[in-house]
Amino acid sequence: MEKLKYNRVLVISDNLFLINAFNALTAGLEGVAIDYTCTKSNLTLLNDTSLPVKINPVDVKAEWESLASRYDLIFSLHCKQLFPAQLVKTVKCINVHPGYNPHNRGWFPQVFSIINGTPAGATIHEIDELLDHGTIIARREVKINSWETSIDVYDRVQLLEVELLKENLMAILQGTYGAFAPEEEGNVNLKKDFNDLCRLDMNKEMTMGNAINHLRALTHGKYPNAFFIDPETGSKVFVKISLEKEQ
Ligand code: 0FX
Repeated sequence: MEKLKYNRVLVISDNLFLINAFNALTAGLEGVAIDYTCTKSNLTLLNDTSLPVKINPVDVKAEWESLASRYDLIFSLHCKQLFPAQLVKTVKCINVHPGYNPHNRGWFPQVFSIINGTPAGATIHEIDELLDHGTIIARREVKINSWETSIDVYDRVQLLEVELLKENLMAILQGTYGAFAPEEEGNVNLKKDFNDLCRLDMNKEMTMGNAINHLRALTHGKYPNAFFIDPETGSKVFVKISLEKEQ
């Protein structure tokens, strides 16, 4: 096997599925030490005793110098913290993003893909100073079917992220991967943009197609996303859509 270029690896992740997948993909790999961390407020992960790896809390902004001195490669697998510019300039940082860059960089990409009709998918890219912006190592699209909601698309995106990791991990660790700049700047969505989508304006006029897309983009399992305000009580009324394709 070709020698690894990187052998002090840190995974920063707030996503249980990806931590498990990364751990399985690297099981038995020799010549590399891998540590796992998550955001300090992620008590679900920090208190999860069933995890196959030890996870420590990290504040990337406050601790970037120490991280830079201890690791030569850092993976962000859905880390909720933005990496500071000093860190990404000092250490090779790689992000696994649940969107097809450069479309819908940032928060919950598939939600916006369903609404604005741009490609959904997964991307592995080098991290630069901007959000989900660096040179692309690998990316692939997932198709969005008209009967699908956010969770249907998201589940396939996550599987695709693991597939891309599987295909590219050794080249990344060996430092032999190729990368290309995104064709355009694309667009960025923040948490606030998602929150704005959730508040339904009952007086807004739109086509039936756009209304269904809006609601299926906000239908994601247990999450109470879309809502309107009941005029009599002032309470929120949560809305989900159920779609079923004829068999
Ligand atoms: O781990 P993750 O899927 O990743 C998210 C962002 O999508 C990603 O762009 C960013 N790099 C990363 C740091 O954070 O997040 P999650 O597990 O909180 O959410 C997964 C999906 O669940 C999301 O795509 C949509 C859905 N969701 C989640 C929450 C918290 C909702 O529909 N409503 C919610 O309130």
